[in-house]
Amino acid sequence: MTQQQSRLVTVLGAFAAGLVLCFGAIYLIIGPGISSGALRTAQIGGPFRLTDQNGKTVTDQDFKGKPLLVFFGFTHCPDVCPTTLFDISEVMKSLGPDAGRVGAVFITVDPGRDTAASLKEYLSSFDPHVEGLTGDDAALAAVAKEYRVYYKKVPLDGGDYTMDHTAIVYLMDKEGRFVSPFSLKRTAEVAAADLRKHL
Ligand SMILES: [Cu+2]
Repeated sequence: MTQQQSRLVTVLGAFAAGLVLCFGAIYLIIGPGISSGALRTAQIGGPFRLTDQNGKTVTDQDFKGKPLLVFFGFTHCPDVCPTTLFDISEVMKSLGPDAGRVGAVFITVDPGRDTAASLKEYLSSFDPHVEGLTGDDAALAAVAKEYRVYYKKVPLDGGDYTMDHTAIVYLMDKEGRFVSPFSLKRTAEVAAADLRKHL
């Protein structure tokens, strides 16, 4: 083998290893959604005790009996969060009277800024069925871990900061078990019909 050939083999080998790593990472993200049974339900979601936008304590138990959309984000988010909340609001609108039989929670990853009052103000721009949840750092870290949500404070110039965060919308069934990621890349009517199947 010439030196050039062996270099090529090394590069191809590294590329193949990278692919495996990528697929491994993708599997970690979507795997629980495509595998079945108790395994996936043990992997995503779990108990929480947080504060809603009205200052009331809420737990996972309060949502039992309703399919629930769970989304993590923060009110200062420039685009992903408002877009997602807008899309969820459209789905809620499409559900009509059934919207009352479905839950949707926006859990902050930025409790330093997202108090109950600021969540209330922020959510007034969206469908009233969407509830905002905040809590102390430990409670939010715990619920994020249960949902395998990554978040991180990123400093900006001038002392401000933004948050990096996982932007998956989780669909939980009436018993609080994870069903699948909930796609908003379809019409509100189609997404609403999907949710209705879990009523
Ligand atoms: Cu966001």
